[in-house]
Amino acid sequence: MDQRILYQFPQSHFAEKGRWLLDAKGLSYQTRNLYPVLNRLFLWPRTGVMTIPALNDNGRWTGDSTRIALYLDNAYPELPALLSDDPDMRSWQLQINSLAEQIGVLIRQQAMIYLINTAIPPALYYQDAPLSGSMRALAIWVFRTAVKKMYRASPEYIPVVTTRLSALLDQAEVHVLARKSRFLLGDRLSLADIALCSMLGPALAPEGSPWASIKNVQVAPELVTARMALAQRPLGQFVYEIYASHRNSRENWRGRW
Ligand SMILES: N[C@@H](CCC(=O)N[C@@H](CS)C(=O)NCC(=O)O)C(=O)O
Repeated sequence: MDQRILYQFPQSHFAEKGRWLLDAKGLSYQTRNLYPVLNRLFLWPRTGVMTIPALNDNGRWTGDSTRIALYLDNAYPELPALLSDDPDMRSWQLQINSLAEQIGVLIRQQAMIYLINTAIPPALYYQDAPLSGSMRALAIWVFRTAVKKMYRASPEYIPVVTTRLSALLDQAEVHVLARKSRFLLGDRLSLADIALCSMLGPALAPEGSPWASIKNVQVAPELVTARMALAQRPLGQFVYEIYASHRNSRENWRGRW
């Protein structure tokens, strides 16, 4: 029997990228959630990568979202390609993917600086987790502690994150403005579009993304201002358009525990 499982954290934008890659290929799969820190123990021996998302495709394991894209094109050449065969185009797609990943890291740091001490991230992560009482409290503590340490989610980083993110968003917008179709490169959805749109998902909360469910929850005014500014520029408009026209999410982001 065909069995494909994507290991993830429900609230993660890298997980969103992994799901979108599978959705764009048109492959069926299940989403399975991992607990923080334990993800490393589980994934490292199987994939050689500690982070989510990771794919188990009928026993073939792949860690890292970009490697998942490469794997899927290789394993399923008959399905819509995520990367072009043309070497130049492919190289540009990978460059935009890499720019998107850098943006994603900063978007996560910025969001977590303002949100990690609020109820929002643990609620998104653990809403369906089979935990109660002291186990839930412990899981939330582990999550908050890991996020603060691993992603440097503390206020002293705000100036550097803001400056770096602004420069990278400008770079991404150059690609958006230079595009010749509704897509970043070529005339169809590619890894480049999926990577950039998913990495900006938490900042923009587009419909069809996990963050749409919390878009009306009150957050720090700094995050609201950042979202409004991004939403109004061509880059933000591009993300909303691609989400609306090409996300086709299976509403499976909450995953199974
Ligand atoms: N390069 C990786 C980055 C993925 C990543 O940063 N995943 C985070 C969640 S957003 C993670 O697994 N963090 C937990 C850890 O490092 O143990 C990819 O593209 O898949």
